[in-house]
Amino acid sequence: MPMAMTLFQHVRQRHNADLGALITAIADGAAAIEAKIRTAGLADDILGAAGSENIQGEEQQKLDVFANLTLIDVMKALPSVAAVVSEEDDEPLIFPDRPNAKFIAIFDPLDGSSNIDVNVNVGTIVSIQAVEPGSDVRAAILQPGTAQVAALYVNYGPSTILVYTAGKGVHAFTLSDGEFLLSTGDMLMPEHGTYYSMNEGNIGESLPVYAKAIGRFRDGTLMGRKYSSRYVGSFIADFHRTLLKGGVFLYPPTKKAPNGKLRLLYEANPLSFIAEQAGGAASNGRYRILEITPTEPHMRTPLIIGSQSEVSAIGGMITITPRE
Ligand code: P6P
Repeated sequence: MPMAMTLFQHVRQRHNADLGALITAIADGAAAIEAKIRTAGLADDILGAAGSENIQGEEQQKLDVFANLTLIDVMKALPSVAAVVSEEDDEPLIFPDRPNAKFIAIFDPLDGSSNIDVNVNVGTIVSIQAVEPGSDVRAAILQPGTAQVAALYVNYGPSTILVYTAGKGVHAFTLSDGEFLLSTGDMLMPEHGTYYSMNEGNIGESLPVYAKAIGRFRDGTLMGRKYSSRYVGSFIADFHRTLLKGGVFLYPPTKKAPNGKLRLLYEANPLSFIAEQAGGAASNGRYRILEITPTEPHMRTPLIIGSQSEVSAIGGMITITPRE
């Protein structure tokens, strides 16, 4: 059986070799992260807390730190990368003396890492923005999601799957012997699904309008469809299921997270780009995620993401009830 197309071949063929080199370097970093995760319970004490906190005030897991350093190293090695922004670091890391660099990588190196110790899927999420050689890199970091050059995530699960878009469809690659090989090309999200995905423990914490919307899913009165609840608590796992099966994932504003919990630049934007390229939608309950202008690299946003049908149904319920 002929070997499936490699990730580099796919990106180079559909886009260009520079982007292919960047996405492949990230994939190589992900393969190193996967190898660590795979044996986390056995080797070199890699599980558990690192004894430090990130800018979010979240306790860093040892694998968070490993994943972060691994991805920074692979980007530093590429002259085409001007800077990186990581969930784990307060400030952007701008690489000096790179006048011809044209990409900025903005990433969450290991999302959902608190799930590692209970062997639940975790993920790497990367947004790639463009920067004009010689222009202001910091300004380029704060471009809206519509400006993204590419977006990808890696789902470390029973198999390790990398999903990317660069504006010409959504494509999935499965890790096999250290290489990501094309497994599903031109993915499309079902126009509607049968799952809604939300931490329902937050319902009492959230705005009443969300309780009303979730009530419609629970009692089957939303478009007359019967829904099931699915919530892993790892964004990558919940999103990947939504991409394949349809439905909706939402993380609304709560008392604890009045602007939502998920970060715009390296969680909502990349997955919203992928969702839209697969025919889905993503909003903050009022506006299209990709059109939000960031104010700072770690800003958070409420998020409703998934099939057109469910996202617009919830969005309609929420925007009808102004939240001022
Ligand atoms: P909660 C993981 O910590 C994460 O950032 C996302 O991966 C996930 O969707 C969310 O938080 C879960 O948050 O409040 O439901 O535990």
